[in-house]
Amino acid sequence: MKALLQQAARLLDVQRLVVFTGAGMSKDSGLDTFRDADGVWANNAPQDYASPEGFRRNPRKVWRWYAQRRRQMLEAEPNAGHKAIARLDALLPHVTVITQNIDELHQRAGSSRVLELHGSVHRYKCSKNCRGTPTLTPVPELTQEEPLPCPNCGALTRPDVVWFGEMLPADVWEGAVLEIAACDAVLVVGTSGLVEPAASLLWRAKSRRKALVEVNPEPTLISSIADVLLQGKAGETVPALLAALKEYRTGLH
Ligand code: BV8
Repeated sequence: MKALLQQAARLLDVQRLVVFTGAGMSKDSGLDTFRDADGVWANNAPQDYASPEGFRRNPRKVWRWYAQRRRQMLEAEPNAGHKAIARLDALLPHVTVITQNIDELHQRAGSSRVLELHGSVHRYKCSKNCRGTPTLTPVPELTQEEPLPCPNCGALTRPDVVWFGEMLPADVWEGAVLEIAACDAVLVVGTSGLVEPAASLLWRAKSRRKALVEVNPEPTLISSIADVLLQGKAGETVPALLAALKEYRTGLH
């Protein structure tokens, strides 16, 4: 692994780095992934809980599911991987985190530039988008078990997350596309690379010959385009990668 870490460090010693993360990033904070055997979708059908149709069918069920996940995410702490990524801000000139996660653990770890492709569980908005897409933050009553009425139009409110069949927030998506186009390398942590259009950002990076380093305990769809696959857990491997990068840069200067 040491030789792979040194190879990865050389690839990531750049001016502009994108760190692209998925649910595996937060696994070592005690939060479930989606598609692992013990994952979120093992006991909850995505179309019932993470789709507009599911919310329309049973808003209370969906709202309670998110309220429970919100409590888990609030109780969770950023792990050593989140903290190592935040420390990259001081090491490299321009670091942007593009995450599919809704737990805000990157922000809590101290990362300064975070693009949330799929929104945040700590924000909620009117389900009718009555005034465009204002998000009413934060959720006033974390113990809230019933969907709150929109203070403007009285319709039900909903978590400010992107469900299946919904467009990603245009401003966030455009920002992510620009960061991928402008970056020199991408560090990919804890994603199966299954969900689109998020994963397409990585294929864009590869088609523009950006270096790509992946951290995951097992090979994924992305591994075929990764220059280096560091097989390991985010909470252990990302700190080791940060140490290798510091060592490499010290050796250079
Ligand atoms: C859209 C909500 C278009 C928030 C989520 C067929 C082909 C291609 C696409 C589609 C298709 N059919 C339908 C689609 C589109 C669909 C899609 O991609 N479906 C997939 C499943 C096939 N996408 C959409 O619907 C998107 N919208 O396309 O709209 C459109 C066009 C016109 C008009 C209107 C609309 C919206 C997608 C967003 C859905 N929302 N979540 C929430 O509740 O959290 S998806 C969900 O998946 C999460 O956001 C999650 O982040 C995301 C990606 O999953 P991962 O993060 O990768 O997690 P996963 O469990 O899969 O993998 C975890 C990885 O971690 C594994 O590799 C594991 O090995 C690793 N790991 C485990 N332990 C560790 C670890 N890594 C490191 N350390 C560890 N310790």
